[in-house]
Amino acid sequence: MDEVFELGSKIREDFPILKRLVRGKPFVYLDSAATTQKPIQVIEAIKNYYEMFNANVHRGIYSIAEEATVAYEKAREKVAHFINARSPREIVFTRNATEAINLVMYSWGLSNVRRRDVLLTTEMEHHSNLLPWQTLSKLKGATLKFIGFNEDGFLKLEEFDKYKNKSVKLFAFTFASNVLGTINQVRELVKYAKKMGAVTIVDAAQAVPHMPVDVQQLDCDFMVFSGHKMLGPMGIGVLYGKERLLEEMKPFMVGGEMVKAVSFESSEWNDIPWKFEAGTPNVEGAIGLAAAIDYLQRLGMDTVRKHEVKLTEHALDALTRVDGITYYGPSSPEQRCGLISFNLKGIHPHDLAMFLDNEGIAIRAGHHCAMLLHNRLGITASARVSFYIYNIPSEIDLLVNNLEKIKKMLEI
Ligand code: 7TS
Repeated sequence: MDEVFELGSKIREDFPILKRLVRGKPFVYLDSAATTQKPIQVIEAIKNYYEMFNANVHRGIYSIAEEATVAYEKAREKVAHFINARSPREIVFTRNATEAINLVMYSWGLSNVRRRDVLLTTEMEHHSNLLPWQTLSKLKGATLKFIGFNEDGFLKLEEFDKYKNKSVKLFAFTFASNVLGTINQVRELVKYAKKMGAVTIVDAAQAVPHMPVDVQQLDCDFMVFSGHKMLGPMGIGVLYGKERLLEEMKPFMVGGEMVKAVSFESSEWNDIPWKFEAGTPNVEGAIGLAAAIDYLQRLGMDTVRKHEVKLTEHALDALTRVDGITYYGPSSPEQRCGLISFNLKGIHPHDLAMFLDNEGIAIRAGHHCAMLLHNRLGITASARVSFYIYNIPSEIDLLVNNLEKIKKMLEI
């Protein structure tokens, strides 16, 4: 655990917010699955943009407009490289993962899904990767079906057999569950989907920030993630799509920036990816995200992953020693991302989160935008702790000490 402490402690120096006190206590942030904190390098990159070359992109003839455009497009190249896309043309900037999924739903879905087609997803999805498909199935008279998960939090692969001879148009699934922590075997799942002739969309909101991800190796058709969950600012997200699919798709929104030529009757769309980026984009967000990727790449994504596996191992070990704790998802830290959802017998997760807040500890409580999943677990809510590169083992120890304190106080 010494090296985990050393790395986390060194990284913490870059995060101003982690130096503040909350309720007079040192701030312990265990909610990075909701959003991560930002290092000074990201904050400075955004500040520098506004102080030095703030201008609208793709239109200015003057110098700083050119600088802004170059920075915005360089950010796209950086994202493409980070997930090993074939070309920056395959990277569309959106507001967040949710908007990226909605883009695919409206743009690809409305044109390609027909009555009685099957849309397949899983019971472990965040609402962002569920409601768009529910909506699409209603709009098109298609059927939405679900792959379930077993007691250990793994998808029931045998359930794919049911859809062998059906017209499955789409398989939308999460890379890593934001509640169970399960890391799905994306490459295998894409293979299953391809056999059925389905297009694949991978929700990588809890994966791209935490481990090496290579879209060419995974061979998925679409992948989405959010900048704010990977040290970047809010309001910038990514849709990766195979060039061939993006070329075929109609724009999601229309207006400025996304056209080449406009006549009174019709318009000629811009090339990909700009065809999908109507209006002034989030330049500040793209620049901040590029700085976040630089930060993660300096550390190395293997190091990021290793750090989180060690923290998860420590946390699973410590939490399971607390009498009355039930945690959800796989028991092996190697098969999980860096988060653990749990319940402590005798106390509602919301009350637990409030008690912990009094001690300066931030955790998430509720259904984590995954009501279906909680329903399947037979619960309405859970408490969740989630880690990132700046967390250290002593923060987990403090959490567990406080759980014991709460138990004593409430005599549970
Ligand atoms: N998909 C997964 C797996 C997520 O965990 C989240 C956000 C999203 C999609 C949506 O991301 P957004 O940036 O578009 O909002 N998850 C959480 C969470 O677990 N707690 O707060 C937000």
